[in-house]
Amino acid sequence: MNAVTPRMDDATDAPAQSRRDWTRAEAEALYALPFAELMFQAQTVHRRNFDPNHVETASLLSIKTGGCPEDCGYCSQSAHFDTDVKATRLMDQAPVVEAARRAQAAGATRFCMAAAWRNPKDRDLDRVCDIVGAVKGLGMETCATLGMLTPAQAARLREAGLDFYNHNVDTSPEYYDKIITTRTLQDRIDTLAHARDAGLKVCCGGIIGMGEQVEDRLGMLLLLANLPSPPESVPINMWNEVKGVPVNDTAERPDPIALVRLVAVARILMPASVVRLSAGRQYMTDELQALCFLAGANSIFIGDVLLTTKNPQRNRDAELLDRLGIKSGLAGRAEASEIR
Ligand code: SAM
Ligand code: DTB
Ligand code: SF4
Repeated sequence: MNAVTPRMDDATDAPAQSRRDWTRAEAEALYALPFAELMFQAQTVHRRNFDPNHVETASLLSIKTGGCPEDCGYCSQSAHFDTDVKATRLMDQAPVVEAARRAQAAGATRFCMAAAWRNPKDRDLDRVCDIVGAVKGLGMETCATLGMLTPAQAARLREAGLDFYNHNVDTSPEYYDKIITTRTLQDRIDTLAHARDAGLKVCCGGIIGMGEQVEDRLGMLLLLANLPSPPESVPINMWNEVKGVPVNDTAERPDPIALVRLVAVARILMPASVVRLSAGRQYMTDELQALCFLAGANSIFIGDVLLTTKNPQRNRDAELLDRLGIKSGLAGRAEASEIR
């Protein structure tokens, strides 16, 4: 065992909620472990912190779609690119609450509301706060992703009943400029701090499959794990193909084993965080998803669409979790299959 090879104790002794700085050498050494060893370490950490037979089920709704001034090179909703997505206004409260109610009946425990904004205007935030309060009133966990926030806006969302704020770093610091030019990584880190300071829980992750290298994927995980507090939720998205955006020129679907390794490293680096297998499950076999759950992924988005792209059909997810003996809101509600 060389100096950077993590010992079992190093990787597994971290109690829930602890944090420590991880080095690149440690992350690389974990990633390079023989597969069985990496999976064993990830499982050991996972079992110390979570029920290994439970997966969280969240549902997404785009409450304001398209026409976004940002130039994120992967995104169907950017006004910079010619995609099939039409811009819409912010939805009214009633249809959002109705969608949340349907998602809850179909097994979702968290409802995430997304808006294609650089940042919310204060008058829009008034309406979002009312919507958040109404969704919270259904008894669901609430999450929103609205772009950059000021400290005051974050505090208002928290007061309105928001539990989580999603704001992704998207990729490594080194690859970031190849994907987005209209907002800096530091802007994002500032928004995460504002959300934290307001008492919101943080959901923060990124995307793989945009042409980045393995070291970028590890760089992204290191950035997340070494934040002052690691995010409570870490969404790992595999790029869902979108016609007309620049990422098409570089995109390369990751090797499935590389994805499992990355999930395992995420689990070990962030022992107490929920790791969500987010976008891109439409391209994954049942076997690959099962390996990702074994590696420590313990959350998924359910519902046939994410924001503008496809997700596996609800019945396929319910059957998969059932075959794996995994409990979730979804598995408990198999009879609700006609709801969506
Ligand atoms: N506009 C807000 C923002 O970017 O802060 C929130 C919505 S945005 C769609 C949320 C996240 O979804 C992005 O940060 C990105 O990580 C992910 N995402 C967007 N388009 C995607 C795609 N085609 N495939 C995979 N993930 C994607
Ligand atoms: C996240 O990391 N993934 C979700 C959520 N946060 C908002 C969004 C996935 C979007 C996939 C592309 C689309 O459907 O437009
Ligand atoms: Fe806008 Fe968010 Fe899409 Fe970037 S990811 S273009 S900020 S909607």
